[in-house]
Amino acid sequence: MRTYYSDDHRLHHGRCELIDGQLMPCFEMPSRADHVLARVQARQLGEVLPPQDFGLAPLQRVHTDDYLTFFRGAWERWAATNTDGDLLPYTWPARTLRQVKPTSLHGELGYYSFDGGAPITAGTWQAAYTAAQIALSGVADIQSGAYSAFSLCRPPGHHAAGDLMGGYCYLNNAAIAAQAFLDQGRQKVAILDVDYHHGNGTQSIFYDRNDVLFASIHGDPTAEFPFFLGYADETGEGAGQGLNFNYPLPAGSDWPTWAAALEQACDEIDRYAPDVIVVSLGVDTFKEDPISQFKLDSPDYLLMGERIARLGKPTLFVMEGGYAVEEIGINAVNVLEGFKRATQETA
Ligand code: OKP
Ligand code: ZN
Repeated sequence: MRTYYSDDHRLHHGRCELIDGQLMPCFEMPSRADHVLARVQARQLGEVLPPQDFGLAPLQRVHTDDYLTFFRGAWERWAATNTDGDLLPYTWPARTLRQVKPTSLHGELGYYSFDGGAPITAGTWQAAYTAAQIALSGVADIQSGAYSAFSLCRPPGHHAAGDLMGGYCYLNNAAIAAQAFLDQGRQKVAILDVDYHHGNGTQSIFYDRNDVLFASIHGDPTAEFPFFLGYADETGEGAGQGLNFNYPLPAGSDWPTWAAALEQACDEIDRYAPDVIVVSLGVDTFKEDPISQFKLDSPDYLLMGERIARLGKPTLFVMEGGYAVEEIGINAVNVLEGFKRATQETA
């Protein structure tokens, strides 16, 4: 299995996020990707390649032009104010307020975000752009015959909607990959989101469509970020009715509980019979994760990979969350090794 990776992720290094009333160093930090890359190399998973550049067009298939233009230009506008610190929003058009787009930087920033957890720094656009190209390079690999690929994306993407950033995410790498598969001739794509947090952005992008199934296993949004999406009764709408599957689980869920939800998700994916699968691979389900509440252990990720392999479809893994930095490489690569092992056994 080839891994796509670029050092560009280092260009994005947010200073701080608000946790329990305190400004804390960002959990979503560059060393996350370093540990995953080191483990890919140590386990000799396969070649590590830089991404190709497919330009803006595949990003525009998922995100609005206005949003992309705003995001691309935001840092320059902020830098012109000579203010020290990252660019962070602080007002959002919530209930009773109007969905109007102001012209000032902070007005627009509030309009294009849903939380204060996605800091824009000098290199954020470049890092996010390259992460999307990494996802697209994995697509290209599978389109030219590879059975699986690993897109080592950072920053992550699954919280980003068509015109919203938030939850450490700016461009929805997994959605951009899924759309690219469709645009290159695949008929049906299933996205399996195993990150601890609900992939609200991905769900919203494909909610009314029948060419993408979305299934997500995550912390119950009554108690967990992103709180305002990810409930079990969100089943899709219009042409997409019956093709959205949420499996919210309580805090403390361990592998047997989690695996039972995976089994249900896999049944739905089998029934849908997709041409290809995109896995939003977050490993913040790990028992030591500092911001999450599940109890998966490192060997469980091997079983996760094996089960995904038994779906029997070409599979693109796209890196999402995971904040227990020391173990993120072991856990993410365990999924890939479990997948590889099961694929070889059944081939
Ligand atoms: C991104 B991904 C805790 C703040 C939580 C947002 C978490 C975003 C997770 N007080 N902030 O899904 O791993
Ligand atoms: Zn997460």
